[in-house]
Formats: sequence, structure tokens, C-alpha cells
Amino acid sequence: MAPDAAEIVDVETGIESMPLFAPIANREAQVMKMRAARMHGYREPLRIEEVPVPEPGPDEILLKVAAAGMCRSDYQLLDGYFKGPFPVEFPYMPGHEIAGRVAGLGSAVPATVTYAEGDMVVVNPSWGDCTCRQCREGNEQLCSGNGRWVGFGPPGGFAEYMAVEYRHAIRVSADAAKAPELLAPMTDAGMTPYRGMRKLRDAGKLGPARTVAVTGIGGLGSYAVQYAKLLGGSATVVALARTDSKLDVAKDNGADHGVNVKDKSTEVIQDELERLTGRRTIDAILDCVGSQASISMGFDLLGPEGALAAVGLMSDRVEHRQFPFVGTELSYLGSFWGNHLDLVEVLSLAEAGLVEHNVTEVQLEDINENLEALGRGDVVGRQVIVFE
Ligand code: FEH
Ligand code: ZN
Repeated sequence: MAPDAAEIVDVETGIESMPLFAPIANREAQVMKMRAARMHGYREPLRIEEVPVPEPGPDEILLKVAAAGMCRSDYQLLDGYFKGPFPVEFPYMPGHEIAGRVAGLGSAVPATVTYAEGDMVVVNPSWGDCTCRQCREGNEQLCSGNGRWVGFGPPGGFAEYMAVEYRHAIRVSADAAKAPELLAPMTDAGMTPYRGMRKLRDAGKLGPARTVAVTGIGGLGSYAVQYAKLLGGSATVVALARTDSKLDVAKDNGADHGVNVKDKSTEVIQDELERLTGRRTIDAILDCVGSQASISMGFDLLGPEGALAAVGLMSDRVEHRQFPFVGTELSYLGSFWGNHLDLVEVLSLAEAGLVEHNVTEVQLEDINENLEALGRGDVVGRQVIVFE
């Protein structure tokens, strides 16, 4: 993919001030092939195929994908859970946690972005249309216009190359670039619980003599307990999960206590909380599961003025008794993915060595068995497909 400056200027556009290596990438992309995992239907295994490398549009950069994280949402996409909100056209390439190296620039990428070939970037996954209030306030993940979410509409990163609008790429330091497998998960598993925990903190629900719990220690939860420690203002951090091995991971990541909640009544869980923390209730919960059972359990465990922030999506509906919401002033905070600043902040925390990762490197060829493990809830931490 090495650029040839003379050809760049003449052949593709004729504009002499073109960015360095854009047209070369465009031209080569037309003939180059890449491996990609694509959906051909709901509830069908992904197929690993040789397909053309995408040609970056004028505002896009071509990325050579270095690492792509695998999320439970990928399993749900395949399963049809998102058919309504995010219909996709087949064949379709999922993958929304992406880190990759710049391999080409579209003709209209401004020189001021100063990308050089080989720069490592992460992809901010939510692509708002910038017409609505949410986008103008910086929350493109909540775009109420024609927002798009990579891997849920635009082609994603389960492929050796992808094209992305330059403004959605965030360049990382040369040091961070050495471990793309740790960068990719920050774009969802690392960012989503950060935003949720930030909401609990900003709502005044964390602090000394409080208890904050994280429900579900999968890809997001093992980051969430760390944010509970970082943002919690010395609140006691409790992990709630259904297997002891997941609780061990939570404790390795800084949780003060773990409670195995499988098949336990509220009262039994409260007995255990009392033994561990001295209190039967919890002040703030970050729910990383999103099931009727986990959210209902969370509300049952909240004390007066308690708040539950939900970042997981599993059940279609969640029902709970109405009285405690009013009678004890409970709050329910939805929190979706994260915005540009959330991503920059978690990247900075990670770069400062304040975030532990629980990453398993996997191969593109094994994608279907790894998706099945995600569907069964068997994965602790993040599986990340590495390409380089
Ligand atoms: C992405 C798109 C739709 C639903 C859920 C997700 C998550 O993976 C982001 O947290
Ligand atoms: Zn995800």
C-alpha cells in the first residue's frame, strides 16, 4: 500500500494538494481482496469469505483492522434481537469494537487531521447525522435523526479492512498502538460502563459510606468494577454474579466483595450483603446484564434514594413493583454506549495504567464458536479477534 506521490496527484483527482496516499489506497482497494466474516441471514453461522477491500469515500479513511472485539450484542444481532431497531441487509459484516491502522485516505480528508499511513486509531462507533440536539450536544450515540452505528448497519470490523469517516477515528499514542487487542474493547466494553458509572456519580449516588454494586461480570462488568473504584469516591464495591469464577475476576479487578446471586432470594442476598458490608441495601447499581431478573433483583436491593443505571440489553421488557419507585424515590437511568469524550477519557485512563484488561485473543476463523459462547454467557472478559 505504499504511496507513490507522482501518481497520486495525476491519476485520481488531478488536485495537487491531495492528502498523501489517498488515491493509491482507492485504486488498490478496487482489486485487493480481504477476509471477512459475514452474515447471510439471521440465526445462521457467519461465513468467512474473500471479498473486495472497501473503497474509502472522500471523507473516509481506509483502516487495516488490527483488532476487533466480540460483544454479546454481536450474538444478539445474529439472533435477530435487533431486527426492529437495526435491520441489516445481507450479506452483512458485523463488528463494532475496532482498532486499526490507517491504510489510505479519501480525497476530502482534510490535511489538518495529519494522519500518516500506519497510524493506529480506534473507531468511535456511533455515527450521528449531526442535525439533532443530541448530536449537537456531543451525544452522537443517541442521534435522533439518521444516526448509524457501526456493526449494526454500516459494515463493521470483522474483516481485514474497513472504511470509516475520518471524524470517527481517534488516533492513539505509539505506545498504546503496540496492543490493539487492548484498544478495541475500549470502544464498547470499556466505554459503556464508564458512562453508566459516571451517571451514577453525577446523580450523587456514590461516595463514602455508600455501596455500589455491579451486576454481571462479563465483558463490561470487569471494567465496571474498576470504574466503581475509580469514580466511587471510596464507596464499597460489590460484584453480583451467578458464578464464582466471575466473582473472582471482579475481585481481581478491585471489587471489595462478591455475592453469588444464583437461585437466591432477595432476603438471602441481603443476609450476605449485611455480613459483608454491614448493610442490607445498596445505594447504586450498574446493571451490565439487562434481564428482567437482574434489574428486578437490583431494584429489590436498592435502599431509599437508590439508583440503578442499566447498560445491558437482554430482556424485551422489564417489570417491577411501582411502590418503591415513588415511596423510596428510586431512580432508573438508561445509559447507552458512550460519546467521543467518554471514549477519549477511558483511553486516557487505560494509557495511564489505571485500567486492567481481561482479554483473550482469538482468530477470525473461530468466530462462530466464540459467538456461541457469548450467547451462553460463558465468556468472562473480552474475546478479541487479532489480525496482525
Ligand atoms: C450496541 C448497539 C445496540 C445495542 C447494544 C449495543 C452495545 O453493544 C453497546 O453497549
Ligand atoms: Zn457491544
